[in-house]
Amino acid sequence: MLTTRLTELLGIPHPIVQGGMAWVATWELAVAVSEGGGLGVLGAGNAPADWVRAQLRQVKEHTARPFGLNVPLFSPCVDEVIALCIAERVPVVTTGAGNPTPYIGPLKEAGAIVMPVVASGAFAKRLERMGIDAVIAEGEESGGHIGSVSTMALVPQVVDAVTVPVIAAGGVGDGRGLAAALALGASGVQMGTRFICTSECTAHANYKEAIVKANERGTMVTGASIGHPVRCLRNPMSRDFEELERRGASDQEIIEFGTGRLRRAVVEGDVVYGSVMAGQVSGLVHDVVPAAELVRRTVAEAEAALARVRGLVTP
Ligand code: TUI
Repeated sequence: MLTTRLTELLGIPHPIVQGGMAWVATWELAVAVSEGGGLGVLGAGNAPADWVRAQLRQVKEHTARPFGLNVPLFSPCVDEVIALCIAERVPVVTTGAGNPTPYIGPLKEAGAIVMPVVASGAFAKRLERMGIDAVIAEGEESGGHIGSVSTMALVPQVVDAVTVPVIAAGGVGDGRGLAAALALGASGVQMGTRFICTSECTAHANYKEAIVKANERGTMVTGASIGHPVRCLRNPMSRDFEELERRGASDQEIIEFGTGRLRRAVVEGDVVYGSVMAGQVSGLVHDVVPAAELVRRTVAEAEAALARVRGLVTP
């Protein structure tokens, strides 16, 4: 067992949080992860509150364990989804890709545990003063929308900046990554890409297969020119995107090009012209396994890694 401040805060056996990925993190995955002893997290993406409410009901029907909901702050439905979190008493709310300041007070009053994603120590410190319960320090190795600092550099700096538990994200794909995160001072990890390749994840089989086939150089970043850097697998879509940015296309043209690409990959299985958002750990992912098995295996690998490192210490 790995008992940390995070397992104690969340009331879960294992210090592993599943990333709340838009389109990908539906109730089936969240339930499987929570039942496996991690924290399953639903991804609200850009969806309206009615869709999110139906997902929440399914989670509550299928597990009595703690779970979370991720709210990307650029969603056009952010206000109604936060109101839903409050009305439905969602136990854990994670936020991403923006500043959650206006929502922290109301969520805390409703009894939620609030864990924003940060990409810098300074931002983590500001949010801590507002009463958040933990921070997710996400490095640029992650899939999807990213910051610009690597996980190895970011995590210890966020650990030094705050007193609340820190969750390391980005570049964590197995138990060695979990052990490394704990060594950096984190109290747990969030994994996204690794959880896509689980049997309960409802993403299209082509999406999972593309991640399994990719190696460590298989990703690239699109959208940096318009201030929305997004890491995804290299494919004809991302190469066309790169070409569009290289020749200085307008923001409008780039936004139009990118719109709907994630859904196309996740739902339709178009891994050629869809955006297959995935992190640099894609090269570490070799199989599709049940989520509970993945949680169990990750903890066992971390324990083995920590024992190995402990063995290097001479009195
Ligand atoms: O949110 C994410 N990753 C995402 S959201 C997403 S959905 C999407 N769909 C289509 C196109 C683009 C995106 C895919 N991936 N991760 C959390 C995250 N948050 N990463 C980095 C940050 C972040 C960065 C800067 C959070 C806060 C921040 O600073 C805010 C500030 O005001 O300083």
